[in-house]
Amino acid sequence: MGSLQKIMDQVVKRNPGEPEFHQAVAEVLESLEVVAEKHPEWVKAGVFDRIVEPERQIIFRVPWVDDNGNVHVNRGFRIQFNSAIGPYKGGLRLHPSVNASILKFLGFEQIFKNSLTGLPIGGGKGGSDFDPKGKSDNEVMRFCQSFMTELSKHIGADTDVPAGDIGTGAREIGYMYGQYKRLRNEYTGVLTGKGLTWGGSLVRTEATGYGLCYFMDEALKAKGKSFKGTTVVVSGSGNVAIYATEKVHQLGGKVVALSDSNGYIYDPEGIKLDTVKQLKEVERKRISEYVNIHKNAIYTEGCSGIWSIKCDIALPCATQNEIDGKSAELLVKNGCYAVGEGANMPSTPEAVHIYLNNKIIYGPAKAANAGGVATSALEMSQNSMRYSWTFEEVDAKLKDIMVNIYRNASAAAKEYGMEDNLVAGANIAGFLKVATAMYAHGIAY
Ligand code: NDP
Ligand code: 2IT
Repeated sequence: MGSLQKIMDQVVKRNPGEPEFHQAVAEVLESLEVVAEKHPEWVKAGVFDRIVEPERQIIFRVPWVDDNGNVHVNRGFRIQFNSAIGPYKGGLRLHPSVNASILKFLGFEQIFKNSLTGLPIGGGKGGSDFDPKGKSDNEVMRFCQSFMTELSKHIGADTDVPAGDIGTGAREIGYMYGQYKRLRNEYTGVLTGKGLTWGGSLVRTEATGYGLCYFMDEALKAKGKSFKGTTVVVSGSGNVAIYATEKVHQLGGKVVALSDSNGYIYDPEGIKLDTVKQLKEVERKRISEYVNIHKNAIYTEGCSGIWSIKCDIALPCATQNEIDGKSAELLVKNGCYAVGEGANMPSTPEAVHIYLNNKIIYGPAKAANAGGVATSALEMSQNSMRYSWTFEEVDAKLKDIMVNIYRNASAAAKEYGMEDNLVAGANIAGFLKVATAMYAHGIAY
C-alpha cells in the first residue's frame, strides 16, 4: 500500500483484535490508492480517514427468558457506518460468532455494495451473538422482542432500515417487526424482508441468490461462456445458497454440492432442491439428512472439503473466509474457472490473490451479492408508495441492477488500469459515489 497505509495503520491501532474488520478495510484501501492520486481534494478533506470510522456504533444488552424460565443475556449491536447517500441499510446477523469485528467488516463492505446498486442507501449492519439453532419458536420470539425493544430507539424508515442475514430470516423479521409496531404505533418500512401480506416485496427471498447468478451470467458472457452445461459447487444451504442453486438450474447448470457448518453433501446427479427446501426452510434440519432421502448422494463431515469437488464454477454462499489459499489452489487445479461470492468476504486475501493470478472470472461479494440489498431498497420504494410490483417487475429490475453493477465495476477497473480486476473495479465504483457525497456535505466541526 502507498499513501493510504497511514490510514490502515490507524484502523489497526484504533480497532485492536478485529482481524475481519482490518481485512475488509485493507482490501478496499489498496484498491483506492489510484483514486487518492487522482483526487487530492478528497485526501485533503479527510474522506479516506472518515470513511473507515463508523458514524455511530450502538452496543446493548439483550436479556431474554428461555422456556424453562432461565434468564439469558446476549449482546446486541448496530453499526451505523455511513449515511452519505441514504439511510443506513444492512442486515442483522444472529450467530454465536458475532462480535464488533465481524459486524464492522460487514457494515464497511455494505457502504460500497449499497452504492453499487445505484439506489439511495447508506451502509450499516447489526446483530447479536444469540444462536437461534435449537431454540423454540417462543424463545426466538422473546429474544427478537427484547432485541427490538432497544434497537427501535435507533432505527426508522428514513434513518436505518435493517433486514436479514445469517440466522435472521422471515420468522425473525416477523417477530421484530411486530415488536417495532407495538412500540412505535406506526406501520412503516423500517425493516425489509417482510412477509408478503405485511409489506414485503416479491423476489426479496430469492434476490441474493438470483442476483448472484445474474451477475455471474454477465461476467461469464463477457468471456464467451455461460452457466449452460456447467457443474457448479455451492457452499451453505441457507437463503442465499438455496436460491443461487435454483437459478443455476434455471440457467442450465448443475449444482452437485451444498453444505452447512458440519459437513457437505455431494449428489453427482444434481441437487434435488425441493428436498433441500423442505429440510432447511420447513423442518430446520441439517443438510446431512439429504442422504437419507437420496441414497446416491454422499455426506462428508467437515465443511471445507466441499472445495475439493471438481467443478467449473464455485459459488461460496456460507460465511467469511470459508475459502483459504489451499482451497483456492485446489479449485484452480481441478479446472474451476469462475468464482462468484454469495457470502460476504468468503475468500481470504490469499485465495483472492490466487484467483487473480490464474485469471479466474471472479465476482467479489460487494458486487456479486448486492441483489439482496438492492431488492430490499425496492421493498422500501414500494412501502413508500404503498404499492407493490409484480414478481416479473421486481425480477426485471433486479436483473438490470446486477447487469449494471457488472458493467460499472468492469468499466472502473479498465479506467483505472486494472482491466478484468472486478475487486478493484467494484471498490472504486462503489467508493466514487459515496466520496462525492461526503465531500459535498462538508465536514462538521
Ligand atoms: P442463512 O442463515 O440462511 O444460511 C447460512 C448458511 O451458511 C447455513 O447453511 C450455515 O450453516 C452456513 N454457515 C453459517 N456460518 C457458518 C460457518 N461459520 N461455517 C460454515 N458454514 C456456516 O444465511 P444467508 O444464506 O442469508 O447468508 C449466507 C451468506 O450470504 C452470509 O455471508 C451473508 O452475510 C451473505 N449475504 C446474505 C444476504 C441475504 O440477503 N440473506 C445478502 C448478501 C449476502 P449452519 O446451518 O450449520 O450454521
Ligand atoms: O449482506 C447483505 O447485503 C445483506 N445481508 C442484505 C441486507 C439488506 O438490507 O437487505
